Amino acid sequence: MSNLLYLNTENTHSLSKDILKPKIDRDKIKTGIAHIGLSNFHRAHQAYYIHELIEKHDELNFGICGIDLLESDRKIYNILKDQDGLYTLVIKNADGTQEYKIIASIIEYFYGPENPLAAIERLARPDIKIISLTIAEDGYHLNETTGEFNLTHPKVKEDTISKFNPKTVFGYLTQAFMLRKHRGLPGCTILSCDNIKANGATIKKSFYTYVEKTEPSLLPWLKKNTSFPNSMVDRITTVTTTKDIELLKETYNIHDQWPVVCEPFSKWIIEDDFIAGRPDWDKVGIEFVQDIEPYENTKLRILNAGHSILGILGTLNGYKYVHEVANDEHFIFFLESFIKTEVNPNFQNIDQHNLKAYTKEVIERFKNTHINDSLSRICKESSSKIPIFVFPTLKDQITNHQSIEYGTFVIAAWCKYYDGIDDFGHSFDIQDSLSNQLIRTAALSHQNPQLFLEKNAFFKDLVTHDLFQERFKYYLSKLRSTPIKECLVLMNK
Ligand code: CS2
Repeated sequence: MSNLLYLNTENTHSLSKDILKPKIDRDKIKTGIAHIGLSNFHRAHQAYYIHELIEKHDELNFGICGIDLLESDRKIYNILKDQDGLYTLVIKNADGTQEYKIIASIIEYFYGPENPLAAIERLARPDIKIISLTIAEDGYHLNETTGEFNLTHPKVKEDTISKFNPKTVFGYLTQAFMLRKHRGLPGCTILSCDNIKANGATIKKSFYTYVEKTEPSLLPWLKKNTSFPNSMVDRITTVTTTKDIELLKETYNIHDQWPVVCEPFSKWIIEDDFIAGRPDWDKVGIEFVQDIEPYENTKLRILNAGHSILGILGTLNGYKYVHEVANDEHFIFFLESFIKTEVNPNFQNIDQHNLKAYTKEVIERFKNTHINDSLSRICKESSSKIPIFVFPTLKDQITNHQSIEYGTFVIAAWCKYYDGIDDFGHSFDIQDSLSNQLIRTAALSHQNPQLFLEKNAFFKDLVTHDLFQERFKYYLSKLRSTPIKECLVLMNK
């Protein structure tokens, strides 16, 4: 590996021909989007689409300025700085072939914890027409019980006191828009790209609540000068492993410190409400709709719920990757039955054939044996995922007096998950901001199952539903005495 090339602008000229070099003159690109949260997902999805738009359609006004706000983002910030914002996207097809592409759409980067005022200043500049976000489900700081913005969350509270050294996206946005207002500058669009229900409406409501508390005089200006389209984003993007980094070195002599690995499938549907203009995203396959709800609901309740279900159930069986569980007929049969019996009947305005086809496609994507999507990624922060992905199905079924057997089984398995031991006696890591509470309440549930439901506020009124309680107790006791696979055989009969 004598010719190892460190990925940066200068070295792209010497790259091997096979790898898709960016055909972009980066000096000509102007920044038009500030993106908060340079996650793998952002780099496989939004940054990829912008790259395609620049490369294939000469769109030069919407380059991305990446802004990271979390302490834990220091590493990616340093790497992107080191690599001039370049990184390799590795698309792993189901047939084992791979496509490589060097993505060049991120042209500036800021790191909030190091210099919050610089990041605020950058967000305030009028060339930024869109501020997009991937801050994950827990970045929205929603109250577990009410689902409303949690003004008492410690980080949020800290931001209300220390306004110019914010920790949350709300603190940053408020100060950036204060500057825009004082300088007589225009507003812009805030585009959430996270897997939460009505993501645009949610960030809007939360942001307004925060502003009302901290800078109430800004609110009328915001209402006139910002927009918050809802969007549905989709592309399975895994955690990058050392093997992925090594493979690039061996195959192409490239040393990329943080490539991104994803599946070939990609979708982005957005409500067309961009107050300061937007790129011609339609040219690269992005769809614009009036109402995102049906698209978002099917994705959250089928794909994301399906992921969580395979993640939790599969972990209890000692599996490590999504494709292992998705290729085990017991687990897939269970998932299909859940979707068919308890999820799909609630989509009354969607053609059942389309739902069937969508489910089939999702399961095929899960089966891709080449992307190595780890169950630990799926199960991470389940406490903010399950209430979004699975609870709405349970609630609809309860309202309609229909079956809740599969959904309740999943919740019982989720409780058992916090025992932290699989059916072969191996322990696994639990990564969740509520892990202490979840582990403690799961421990209490050995004596009294009801305590898992009562002591985790996110269950809200599910706790008081008699049939749900009864079935939860039944399945939990079954799961604690019988291996998951045997339980699935019984469920699948
Ligand atoms: C996953 C998602 O985090 C999760 O639980 O379901 O990251 C999923 O891979 C993406 O939403 C796919 O678009």
